[in-house]
Amino acid sequence: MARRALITGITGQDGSYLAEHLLREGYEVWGLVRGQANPRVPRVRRLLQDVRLVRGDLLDQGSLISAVEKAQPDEVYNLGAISFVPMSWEQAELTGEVTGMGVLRVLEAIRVCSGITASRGSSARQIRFYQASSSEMFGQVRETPQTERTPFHPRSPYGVAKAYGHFLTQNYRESYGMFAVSGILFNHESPRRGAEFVTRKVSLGVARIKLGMASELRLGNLEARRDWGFAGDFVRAMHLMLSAAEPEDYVIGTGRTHSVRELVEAAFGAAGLDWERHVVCDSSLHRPAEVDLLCADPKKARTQLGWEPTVSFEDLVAMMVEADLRLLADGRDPEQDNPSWP
Ligand code: NAP
Ligand code: G4F
Repeated sequence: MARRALITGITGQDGSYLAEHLLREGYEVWGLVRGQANPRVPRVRRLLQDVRLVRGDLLDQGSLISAVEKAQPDEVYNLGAISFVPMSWEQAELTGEVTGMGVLRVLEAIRVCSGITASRGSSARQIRFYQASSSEMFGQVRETPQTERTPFHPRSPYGVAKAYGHFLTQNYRESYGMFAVSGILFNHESPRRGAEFVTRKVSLGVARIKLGMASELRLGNLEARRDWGFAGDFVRAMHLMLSAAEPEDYVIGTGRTHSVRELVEAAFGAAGLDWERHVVCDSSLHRPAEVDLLCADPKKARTQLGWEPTVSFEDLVAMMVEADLRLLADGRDPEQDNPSWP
């Protein structure tokens, strides 16, 4: 029998790459989708035809229990979240509910469907659980590079909500003996990245300027540094974590850090453009509290899981710029369509 995986956040960047990876590994893949007429669902149905969809919402406990009952998964990957950091200041309560309390609701759905109680631990056939934790939890970092033991100091309501989900996952592992793990993932990008995140905003901006559709690109803090990797590499790590002998948390990143300014230089350079002629610094795009520097130490994942990233920062940036040049040259809509979807 094929192993079954249930993915929340199937309509997002990571959901798409993870579904493809698990399908290649022979899994039966189920995806949780929300809303009465979610505009991203037709795209998932068209492009991930072998994925079975089940309705549910991270805000609705009953829907998650029903989804787990219906899919009967061996593995649950909780990727669903409000994931755009600036939005978490504008809608802090909603972010807490979806990104934080949503983790509790998924864990409870697994616990209830597995018949686990405080006095009766997990059964022989365990549902394994992956939580999408974030390097945003490190926030104002206490040390560099960041490891699994680096303390958290989140700087946004999003980071705080992720820290709650992270500790709760650890707690369900310790309280109920569940195979529940967190991947502390550093920024990972791709041509499927949402247009609101800085890498895609830059690759789309470069493509628009190159094609004569725009002349400037407005950005916020150019000095922030991130450890940027390729999303296709990072979803392999999620699967490796749930395939390990023991449930443990891992830091996943490349170990290299670059500033937004370096990102901009690389992206404009990939299109043969001079960034200083086009980029406008806009202080209204600065955040109330910034995460200045993130850099992973992925040694544990390398030694225990055999995980390595395969795409360099330079190749990632070039890949995204080339994909957006093709997308816009074909007259397609970046919000609706994507050149690298299968
Ligand atoms: P993404 O593209 O923003 O996708 C987020 C997903 O969450 C979407 O499928 C969205 O579905 C779903 N969602 C939002 N609210 C929901 C709700 N109430 N109920 C059910 N689903 C809901 O994010 P991503 O980049 O793929 O990231 C995946 C996960 O990893 C997220 O949890 C993110 O916080 C975390 N993470 C990401 C990174 C990164 O660099 N990408 C790094 C560390 C951690 P709709 O289509 O219905 O809106
Ligand atoms: O691309 P970003 O919006 O990503 P951020 O805030 O690092 O969050 C992403 O990575 C986290 C992992 O560390 C995830 F958990 C989270 O879900 C998300 O995927 O911003 C990156 C940096 C920030 O320092 C920001 O201030 O880019 C800076 N920046 C400068 N100008 C900008 C802009 N960011 C955006 N989105 N837009 C700008 O115009």
